[in-house]
Amino acid sequence: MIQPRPGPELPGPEPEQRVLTGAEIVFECLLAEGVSTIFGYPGGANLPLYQHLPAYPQLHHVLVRHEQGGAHAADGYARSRRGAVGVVFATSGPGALNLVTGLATAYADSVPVIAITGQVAITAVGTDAFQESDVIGSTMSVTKHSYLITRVEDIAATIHEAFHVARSGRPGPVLIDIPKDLQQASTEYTPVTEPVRLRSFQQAAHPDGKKLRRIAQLIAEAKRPVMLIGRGVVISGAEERVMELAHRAHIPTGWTLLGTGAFPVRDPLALQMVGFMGAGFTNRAVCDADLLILIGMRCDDRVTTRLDSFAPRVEHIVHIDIDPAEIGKNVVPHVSLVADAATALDALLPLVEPKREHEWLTTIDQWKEEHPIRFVRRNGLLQPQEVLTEMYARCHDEAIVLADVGLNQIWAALWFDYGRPGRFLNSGGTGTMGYAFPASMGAKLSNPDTTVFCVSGEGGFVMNMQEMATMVEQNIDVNVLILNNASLGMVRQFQDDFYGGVRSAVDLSFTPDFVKLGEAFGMKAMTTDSAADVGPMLDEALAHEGPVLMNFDIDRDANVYPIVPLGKGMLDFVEAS
Ligand SMILES: Cc1ncc(C[n+]2csc(CCOP(=O)(O)OP(=O)(O)O)c2C)c(N)n1
Repeated sequence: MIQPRPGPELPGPEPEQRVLTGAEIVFECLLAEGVSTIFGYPGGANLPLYQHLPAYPQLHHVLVRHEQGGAHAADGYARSRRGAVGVVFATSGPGALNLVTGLATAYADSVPVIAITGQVAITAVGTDAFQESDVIGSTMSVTKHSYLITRVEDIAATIHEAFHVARSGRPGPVLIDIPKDLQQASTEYTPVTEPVRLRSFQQAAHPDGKKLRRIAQLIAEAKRPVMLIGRGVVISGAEERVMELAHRAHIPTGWTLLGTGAFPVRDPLALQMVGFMGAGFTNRAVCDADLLILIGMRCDDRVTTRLDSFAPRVEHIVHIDIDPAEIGKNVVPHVSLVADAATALDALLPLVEPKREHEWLTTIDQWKEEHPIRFVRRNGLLQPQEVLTEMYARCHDEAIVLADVGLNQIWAALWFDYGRPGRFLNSGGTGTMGYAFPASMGAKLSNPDTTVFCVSGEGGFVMNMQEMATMVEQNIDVNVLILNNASLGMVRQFQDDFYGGVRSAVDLSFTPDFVKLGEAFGMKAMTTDSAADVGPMLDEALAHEGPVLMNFDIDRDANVYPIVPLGKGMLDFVEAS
């Protein structure tokens, strides 16, 4: 066969250029960024987007029933799968403002979400036009960055940059506000593919060798080391490296609420959640440690309790975090590394000498015996932990578990029981009630082959229960467990324990019949108040294809323990009696 002779060197093909509307450019850009799912809600100012949406059948648009549900769903979509970015659409004014809590939730927990909001026509901006609001001003403090588009020619580059900002460094939500007339205007579209370089969003440099050697030396010399890990470890995918470090130097390892799941609970070196509602043995270990290694966490007040009670015997604190603003903000470290957790550990691990098991582990094992995480069974009433134990037995170390906010969240975190790292998603930073249910839709759409459990109190569930319609319409197979104590449980416990027992505005005994409610939306729904029914009910839910709502009428007086009374220190924790 005659081979064609190589021809002269020709320049590469011209980048594709087409005249498109701003709305079409948005969709082209989303596809170019790898987006396949959008959560959204239409309205006057984003109608041009919705006009062109049907021409992009590759994009799965999920019509949520409230923009807040859409923002949380986009968060759950991104948070549940490393590398994924959640996308949410909303119209101007009330639509965009309904995103604010969802954006704040994603911002506090470093979740990459892109919100694309319609704005009134650029010529009308600033005139108090119908459904105009200052979306940039309203979201500036709850986004990593926000853009107001002023020229149709800027849409493509702005979206490309927005995805970079959302994903890079410490991830977070980014909002793009696009006036309606610019969605309708046309321009030549050229795909933007060049890497984005922004001085203010630079990736952290390679960790400093001198500091790494110092950390390795501190680990070698420590007699009572403790490692605490946060969501930064999950974001960077550093779970295995953390385990390697823990095992090489025999470092007991605990976690924050947002770090729950990053370290296997059944590992002999596992401590537990630390802090305000953390385990007694973990708080004791932190208070006795001579070396504290903090990775991917910000040491907020829920971790430290009263700051002056945090780690009083510590000789050295090492803090590794990708965000320089976190270093020394609350707890001042002796050695700090501004780096992604995986990068830092990759550089550190070769310098860490294997250590022998030490006495410290025996002491911690004694504390584990003295301060077990336990609950008390009372009067044959169903305890939330009985429900959770049955649920975790069906997770097989791989289901994604979401928890809402309140007692249900802390119970779900403390009873999380995996033999390897797993995914536990909750709103840790802002503590947004109503997060888990819509976020679980996003998590399931992002991970269609993984079982998803959503744990919620009845108070938080009703805050976004309109999303049952979305779940049923889209047949999103989530198993929802309502731990129903007929009250705003966590507030009720605080009132009982710290505010003189005055129960005020916490009674939810006028709750709906959740079976009828679920069925009204077309959801399979079940209820029980008996421990014997829990396992069979969960099995029935798992066997059912499609969403299931399970109501568990639990002991109304069940509380979270241990707990550090408000204003007290780490060792003042009160345990279940
Ligand atoms: C949007 C929002 N409003 C108020 C609060 C304050 N808050 C924290 S926990 C809680 C009670 C939650 O009650 P429920 O959802 O029934 O869960 P439980 O604590 O009973 O498990 C409240 C009101 C909050 N975190 N978020």
